[in-house]
Amino acid sequence: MPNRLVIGTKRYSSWSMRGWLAVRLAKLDVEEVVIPLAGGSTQAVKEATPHGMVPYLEHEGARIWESLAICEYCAELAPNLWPSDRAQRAHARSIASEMHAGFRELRVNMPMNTGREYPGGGRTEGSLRDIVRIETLWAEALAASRGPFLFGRDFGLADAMYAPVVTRFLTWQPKLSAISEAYVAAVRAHPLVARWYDEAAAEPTEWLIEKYETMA
Ligand SMILES: N[C@@H](CCC(=O)N[C@@H](CS)C(=O)NCC(=O)O)C(=O)O
Repeated sequence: MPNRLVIGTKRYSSWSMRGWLAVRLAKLDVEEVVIPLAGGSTQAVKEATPHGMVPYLEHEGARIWESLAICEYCAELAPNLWPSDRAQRAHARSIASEMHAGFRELRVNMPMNTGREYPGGGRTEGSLRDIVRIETLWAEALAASRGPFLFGRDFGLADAMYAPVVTRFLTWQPKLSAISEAYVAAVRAHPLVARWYDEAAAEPTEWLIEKYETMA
């Protein structure tokens, strides 16, 4: 079984971004397979992965799906991706799990599109409620760690789980606190996030999905 990471269109696939960041942070040597998404259930994704979704990782005989499971697998090989302190590690895992399990209103109303800006759009009661919670948990973590990342100087798995939220904030531009704005800028400037944006911008125009490109 070759080592490979199956992901979707970088411009749109927020869960893929999380898995990809974890795999790149852990420096796993994997072939990257990018499947163009269709904005619903994609036959090619169904055929390529056990659960019909991306991201999906095959590495040294292990098969791993679900972005959070991919994060945990990467942390087995690169333990420094979680904080070394037990209590901080528990905190990081809690907010990563909260992301994995929730914030549906934000995800539905402010979809990821690394190539567009829709300032002021997507502001529903539910998405704004999700943003309040996200800003609260970012502020708590950043106050304790002193930043620039959620658990200190290094970009870790909690940051990987929230990186697609950062892209949504850059696209939809909700009003944010100065603390959140600084965190958004730090994440956007991280070399792996910059690389993701560059690779997304280089994807074929045939991969564009009209409904995500005309949301202004
Ligand atoms: N809970 C999953 C969610 C994965 C997910 O929803 N992926 C989307 C793309 S972002 C997907 O594969 N959708 C099916 C498709 O587009 O064909 C995870 O954490 O990995």
